[in-house]
Amino acid sequence: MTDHHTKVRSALDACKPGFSLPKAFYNDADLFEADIEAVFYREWLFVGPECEIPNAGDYVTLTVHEAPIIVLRDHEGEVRAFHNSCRHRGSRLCDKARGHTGRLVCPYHQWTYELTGELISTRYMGETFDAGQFPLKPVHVTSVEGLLYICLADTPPDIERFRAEITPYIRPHAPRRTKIVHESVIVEDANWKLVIENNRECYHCAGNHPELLVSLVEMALPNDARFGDEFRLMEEKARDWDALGLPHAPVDGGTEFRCIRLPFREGAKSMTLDGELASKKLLGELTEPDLGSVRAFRIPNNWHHVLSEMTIHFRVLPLGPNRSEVRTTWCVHEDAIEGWDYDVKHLSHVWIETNDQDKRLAEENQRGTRSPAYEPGPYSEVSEFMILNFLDWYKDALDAWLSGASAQQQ
Ligand code: 3BY
Ligand code: FES
Ligand code: FE
Repeated sequence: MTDHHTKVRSALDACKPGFSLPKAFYNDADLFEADIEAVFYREWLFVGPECEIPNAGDYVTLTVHEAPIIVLRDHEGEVRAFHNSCRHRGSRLCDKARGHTGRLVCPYHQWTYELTGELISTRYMGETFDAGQFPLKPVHVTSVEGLLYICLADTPPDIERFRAEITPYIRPHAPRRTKIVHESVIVEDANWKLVIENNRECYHCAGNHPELLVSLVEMALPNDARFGDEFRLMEEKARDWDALGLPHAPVDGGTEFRCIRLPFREGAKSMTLDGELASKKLLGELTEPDLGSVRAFRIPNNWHHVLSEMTIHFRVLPLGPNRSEVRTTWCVHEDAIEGWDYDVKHLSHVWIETNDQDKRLAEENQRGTRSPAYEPGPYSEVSEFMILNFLDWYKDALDAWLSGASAQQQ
């Protein structure tokens, strides 16, 4: 064990079950490095909706800590991902967030790659140079019913249970036949775990999210003991959705993911300020507008709301021990017409405000954990059980990483 590993091990040993994490987990640079290696360089990470790259040659880029990645659609229509680093001297190939290209040409000395990653052209490299030895390095990528995930590990963890469980919930909404109509990228001065913790509970909703609560019910389970009226609403809606053949029961994804269809508040059909549909054109072949939202949460970096007429996707990337990027994308039916079917301000308003409120909450949380007086505090088992799941998963991930490191040394 290196000093780094010993430090992570003793930090883990200091965690108290049921309590928030010791301050180092939210602030310390060494623990942040451990998060990168144990979590972000190992797990499946959400990139964005597949509809962002509908045509051959379309690409998007993202940076996972120090790993620039390009995700593209090749000429065969297959989605591929590569390390965005040239095999000559390592320059980044693409500096744009997204674009369209027939080939990848390095801006430095113009080494040129096919969209399959094959190196096809170089200059002045001599007769004996074997371009076949220098393809772009691939990254695992998969589309889970139109949601793109990458994994930087050599051997990725299993994602098939997630795929199998969430597909029946989201397939009727046909995410592949949508288009992105709005994107927001914000930087929060908060550790990525505080951003995720904040998302995994609605304990804070009543005091902070007036716009969201026009539509969102605060319960996370259909049998949540705290609710009266919503319980009746859930039963009514469950009958309607059963008749339509749309799944709604909570899926048990262990600590890895969660998926459930929950109704909106009485009278609301969408996550808009007036509760009205965000787009007149329903997704896929849907005919019933009042479908609540499929809420899908997955470790470590994403959550989604899938509605009858819109999908909203959230991605968190770590920028530093106390900085994170949150990217939100709003999608509607690919044939919906702006100004007729939807208005971008109407459609995005609630979650723009909500994200901004959550940013402030996470930043205040971060500031408070730096206090010399901060000590881990107790979570509510009723309202914060999803955080408990998240932290169980997180501690297991660090533990597995540490065990792997000590096995390597033996
Ligand atoms: O993303 C959600 O649906 C909610 C909003 C606040 C907490 N989270 C569970
Ligand atoms: Fe890419 Fe030289 S670094 S061509
Ligand atoms: Fe919130």
